[in-house]
Amino acid sequence: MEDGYAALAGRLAGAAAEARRVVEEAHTREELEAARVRFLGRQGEITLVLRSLGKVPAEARPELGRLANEARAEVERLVEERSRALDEAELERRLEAEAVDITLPGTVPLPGTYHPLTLAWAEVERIFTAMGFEVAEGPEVETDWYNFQALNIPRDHPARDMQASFYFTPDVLLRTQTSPVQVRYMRSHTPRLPVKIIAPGRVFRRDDDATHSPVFHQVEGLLVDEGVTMGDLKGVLDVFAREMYGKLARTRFRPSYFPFTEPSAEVDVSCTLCGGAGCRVCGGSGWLEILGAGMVHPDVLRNGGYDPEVVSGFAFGMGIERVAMLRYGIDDIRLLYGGDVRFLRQFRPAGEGGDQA
Ligand code: 2NL
Repeated sequence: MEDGYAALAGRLAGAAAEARRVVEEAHTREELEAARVRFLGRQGEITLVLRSLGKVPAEARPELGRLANEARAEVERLVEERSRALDEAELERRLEAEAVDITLPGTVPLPGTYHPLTLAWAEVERIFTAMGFEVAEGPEVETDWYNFQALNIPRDHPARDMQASFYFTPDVLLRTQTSPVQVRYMRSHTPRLPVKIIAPGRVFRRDDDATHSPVFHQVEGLLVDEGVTMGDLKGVLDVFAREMYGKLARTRFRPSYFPFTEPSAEVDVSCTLCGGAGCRVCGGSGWLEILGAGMVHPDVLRNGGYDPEVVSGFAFGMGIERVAMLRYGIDDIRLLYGGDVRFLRQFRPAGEGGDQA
């Protein structure tokens, strides 16, 4: 029995020594738990010594029991301490990893900018609404009648070529100009006078190359009243030119032809870059062609529900792309469609000026 006591005491001392080493070397929660189970679990090396005390001779039991309890208490305490040390190390690691350096510079959010087409469109609307024009809108999908027939555009006109327009059916197409909006407006407001509107919007043509986009933008204007003259047209377009291109801008009318106006004119504005002296932008002429205009054809007035014996009107049309390019000095139309932010960022930030949605 002395042998059994000595063997158990030896096992206990060995287990305690091993436990001290293993617990001390546990570097993770998993390793520590494995160590606790190995010595203090149900089948643990120290637990087994305590369980076998019943087989120890009565005289040796108190001493061995005391040693075993002490060993268990010591290892429990070591596990406890090691656990706290691991907690602290973990906290230390997280504080290190999640540290915020408040001396680092912040990232400044870049505000978006308005597209130059949007800016030009808004500017055109501002100028004409200030002169009392109302902004009219209408469908982008039109009938042949509103898009062509009402505007006196003959069947054999190049604009009606199936190749040049986007047709859905022989009678339905994407509008090729915003004039149908104005015809619709006249027909829904007759006999009210004056008709004084601009119609900005997207228009569609079937070309797609370096200088033509299948979708582009146009503003047309229409003034119908008793006694409207070409002089009124000239006056309104002079104001537009000065507001858009500076107070030194002048206009020049050259005779032209459109099926929907008679007489018709191409309207030039003195070059915004050289002021008329001649330069690269105006090709040396001193003038830039920016508008088409004229007196509304009697047939078109009739199609709008007005009597050409009683009223007269002027109309004009211009491309917003061209307005934007001249106004902002853009020399390649592809820049307007490319979506390159290095280009787009050069324009007025959204939120400044406050005149755009
Ligand atoms: C251009 C030329 C023009 C019109 C558009 C028009 C509209 C009605 C009646 C008469 Cl409802 N005319 N529009 C008139 C003359 C020229 O546009 O070069 N556009 C880009």
